[in-house]
Amino acid sequence: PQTIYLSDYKVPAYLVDTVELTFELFEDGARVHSTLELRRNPESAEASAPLELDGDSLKLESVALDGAKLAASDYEDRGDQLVIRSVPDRFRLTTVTWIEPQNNTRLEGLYKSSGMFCTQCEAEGFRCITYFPDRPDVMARFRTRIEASKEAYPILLSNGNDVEKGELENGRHFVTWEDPFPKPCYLFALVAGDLVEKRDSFTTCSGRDIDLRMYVEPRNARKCDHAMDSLKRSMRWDEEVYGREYDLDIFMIVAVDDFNMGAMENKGLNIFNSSCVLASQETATDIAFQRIEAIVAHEYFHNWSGNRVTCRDWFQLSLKEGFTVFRDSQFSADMGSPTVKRIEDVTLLRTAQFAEDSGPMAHPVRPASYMEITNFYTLTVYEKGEEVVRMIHTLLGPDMFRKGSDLYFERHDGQAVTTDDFVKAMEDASGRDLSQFRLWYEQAGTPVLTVSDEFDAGPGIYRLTIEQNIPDTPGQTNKKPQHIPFSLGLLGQDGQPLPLQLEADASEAPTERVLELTEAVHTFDFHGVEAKPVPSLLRHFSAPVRVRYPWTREQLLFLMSHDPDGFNRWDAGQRLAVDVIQSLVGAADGSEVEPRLVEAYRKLVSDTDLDQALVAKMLQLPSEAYLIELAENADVPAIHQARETVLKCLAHALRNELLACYQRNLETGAYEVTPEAIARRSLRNTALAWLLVINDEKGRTLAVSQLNQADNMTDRMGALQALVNSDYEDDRRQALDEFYNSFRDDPQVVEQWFSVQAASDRAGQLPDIRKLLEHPAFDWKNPNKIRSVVGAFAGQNLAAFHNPDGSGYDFLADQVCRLDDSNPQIAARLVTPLTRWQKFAPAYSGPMKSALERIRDKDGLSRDVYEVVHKSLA
Ligand code: BAL
Ligand code: ZN
Repeated sequence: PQTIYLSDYKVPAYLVDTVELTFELFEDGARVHSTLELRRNPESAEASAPLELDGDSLKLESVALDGAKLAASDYEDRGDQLVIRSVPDRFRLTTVTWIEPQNNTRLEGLYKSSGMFCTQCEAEGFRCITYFPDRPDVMARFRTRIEASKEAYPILLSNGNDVEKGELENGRHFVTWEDPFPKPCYLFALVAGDLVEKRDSFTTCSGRDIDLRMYVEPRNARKCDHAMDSLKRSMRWDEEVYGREYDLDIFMIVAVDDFNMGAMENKGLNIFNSSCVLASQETATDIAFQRIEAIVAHEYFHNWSGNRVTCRDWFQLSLKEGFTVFRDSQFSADMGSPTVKRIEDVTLLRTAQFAEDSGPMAHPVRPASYMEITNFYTLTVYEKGEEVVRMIHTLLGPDMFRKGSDLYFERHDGQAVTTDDFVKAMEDASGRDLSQFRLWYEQAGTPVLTVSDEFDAGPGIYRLTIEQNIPDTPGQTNKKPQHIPFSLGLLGQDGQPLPLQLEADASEAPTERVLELTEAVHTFDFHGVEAKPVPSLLRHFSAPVRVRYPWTREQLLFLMSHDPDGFNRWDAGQRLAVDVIQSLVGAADGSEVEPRLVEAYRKLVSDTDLDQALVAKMLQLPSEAYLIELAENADVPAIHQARETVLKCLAHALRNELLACYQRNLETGAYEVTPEAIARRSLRNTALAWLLVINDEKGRTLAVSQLNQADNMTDRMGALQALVNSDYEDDRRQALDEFYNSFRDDPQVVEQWFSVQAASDRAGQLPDIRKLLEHPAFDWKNPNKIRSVVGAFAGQNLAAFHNPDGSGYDFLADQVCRLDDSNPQIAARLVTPLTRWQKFAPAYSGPMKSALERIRDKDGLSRDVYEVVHKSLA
C-alpha cells in the first residue's frame, strides 16, 4: 500500500459547488444518481489537470457531461478512480452507479444494519457511495432525494431540512433533503428504515425553535430520554460557554446496532452506535449513562468544531477531535465532579495513550504520514490532542482562551483549515507566542520530567530542578524541548499550602503556580521556606508527561491526606499502590503488604467527609494494564499475582469496614443518575467486589440478593461482576444464566453479559471464550459483539490473554485474519494488544511477534491491517 505524506498536500484541482443525489433503494442494491456542479480551482497550480474522482466498490452505469452522455473512451474507470482528461472550466457531471449495501460488511459508505439503510462516510466512506473528490477541503451544498418502499422504509432521512416528499408508484415514496451549509462529503448521511420518532424541542439563545428528533427501532423507544436530555444540556452549555448557537431548524439522532465507531457527527443527522446512545435504568450502567452524555455532547459540539470549521486534510484530524474532546470533557466536568472527570481522563491517557506513544505505532498529534487514515483515529489524535488544547487553555487562562476560540470560529467559519490555524487564532487573540508550543503537534512521544529538589535552611530556599527528555519514537530522534505548563504547590510540614515566592522580596505569593518549562533544564528557587516542604507536582495533570521524582512512601501518604488538589490526592494514592504492588512482583508467597497502605485504605473506606465520588475513585487499585504500561519486560502473570495479593490483603484486613461501607451506601430512595448517587453505587459495588475476591460468605449473600432485587443495571451488573470474579462457581453459573435469560432480547445488555465474562480471569479462559463465539447471540457482523468478546479478552483479561503457552496470541491472530476480509477497520483495531510485544518479557514477546508475523503472511491482507502489522514489526 501507498504511504500518503502531509508534505505532499496540494489544493484540490476542482471544486464542487453543489451536489444533487438521488438514491433508489432496493433489497438487492441501490442506484445512486449524482449531479455535481464543478469548476477548476483558481488556486490550483495544475491548470490542465484531469478530473479525478474517488470511488470504491462502485459499478458505474453511465457518465454525462453537461447533459451529454460520455462514451466509454471519454473517461477511464480505474476502479478506485474515475478519470476524465478533458473537461471545461465549469461543468455539470452526472454519474449513475450501482452499489450493494446489503453485502457491505465493512460498514463504510452505505450499508444495512438490522434491516435499515445507514451510512458512515468519515473518513473515506463517501467514495463507496458515488464518484466524488473525497477529501475534506472540497465543500459543497448537498440536495438529497431518497426513494424506497414506503412499507419497509417509512422514515427517510438525510442532512439539513426536508423540503419535499411524496408518493411514487409500486408502493414507493420519496423525501428530499436540502442542507444549506456547504460541507465536505464525510459529513453526508442517509438513513432509511422502519423507525419510531421521539420528538422534543430546544429554544436557542436568539429565540429560534429547534426541532429535536431521535429515531430508533420500536423496541428501543423507551431508551431515548437520557440522550435527549443530554442533547439539550449540550446545546445550552455550548451557547453559554462558547457562544455557539445551533444553526439548522432540525437536529436528528439515529441509533444503529452495527457501527464501527461510537458515533458520527454528520451535519444535522448524527448517527450513533446503539450502545453509545440508548439507555434506561434497567439496561444501562452509570458508566454507560455518563458515556452517553459525553458522546451526545461530543457529536453535538462538532457542529461548530468540525462541521462549520472543518479539517483541510486528514493529517489535521486532531483539529476537530482534540478540540471537541476538550470541549466535551469541560462539559462533563461541569455536569458532575471536575476532579473525578479529570481522574477518569488521565487514567485513560496514562494507561492507553502513553502505551501507544511508547510503542511502534507512536505518531504525533498531527501525523506526518499514513497508509490508511482510519488507523489514525487514535488515542494520540483524540486524547493527547485534547491535552494539547487543554494546555493552551492553561497557558492563556479561560478568558483569553475564549477570545481565541471566538476568533477561530469567526475567522474560519465555512473553511477547511489546519491545526496551525487554530494555534494562530489563539496567539492572535491573546498576544502569546506559541511557536515552541507547536512542537506538541509535531513531535511524538511522552516527555519525561525528572524532578529533583534541595532545601537550604540557611536562606530558607527550596530549589526545584526540572529536566525534560522526549524519548525517540519511530522516525523521530533528538527532539527539541517542548513548552510545558507545570502546575505545582508546596505543602508545609503541618499540611498547609505554602506561598510560592519565586523572588526573594515578593510580598503576596499564590499557593499554586503554573511554571512554564521551555528549556531542557530549569531551576526554580522558592524563597521564605522554613522547613523542607512536600512538593505537589503537576497538579490537575497540567501536561501529558511522566513525572519522575523520588517520592518516599511517607510523602505519598502525606499528600494522600493533605493535598488540596483532589487530583493529586488521588495520584499520590495511585503512586503508593503502584510502588507497593511493584515491590511484590515476583516476591515469595506470604510477603507482607505495606501496612501503611492498608491503614490508608482503612481510612478511605470509612471516610464520610471527603467527596464520596473521589473516595470511590481512590479505592480503585491501579489496573493491570497501567502496571504493565509502567513496567519494563512485563511479566503479566507475576503482575497479576502481585496485584491480587494486595487486593486480597486489603479485603481481609478491611472486611468489617467494607461491610459497613456497603450498608452505609444502600439505596434508600428512587434511582437517580446524580454524582452523589453514582458515588454511592460505586462504593457499594467496590465493597462487594472486594468481599468476593476473598470468597466472603456474607459478601456472597449480599451479592446474590443484590442481583435479584436490583432495580437498575449498575447494581445488577455490580453483583454479577462480583460473583463472576469469585470462586463460587455454582453461583456464577446460575447468575450468568439467569441474567442472560432475563435480557436475551436486548443486544446492548447481551454485550455487557459477554464482556463481563470475557474480561474475567475466572469465567474468561480461552475455552470459555471459544464457547462465547459459538453462542447464538454472538454475531461476527456486529462490531460491538466482537469488541465485547474478543476485544474484552485481549484488552482486559490480561492474565488469560498472556497465557505463557501463547494460546491467547494465536487466538487473537486467528480472529484478526478472519475479520480482515469482512471488516478490516475492526480487524486493525483488534491487533493493538499484539503491537505492544516489545514491552513484554522475552517468554511473551517472542510468541506475540510470531502471531503478528502470521497475520502479516495472510493472503490479501487489507491495507488497514497491513499498516499496523508492518509498522509493529519494523
Ligand atoms: N468523527 C468521528 C467520530 C467522532 O469523533 O465524533
Ligand atoms: Zn469526534
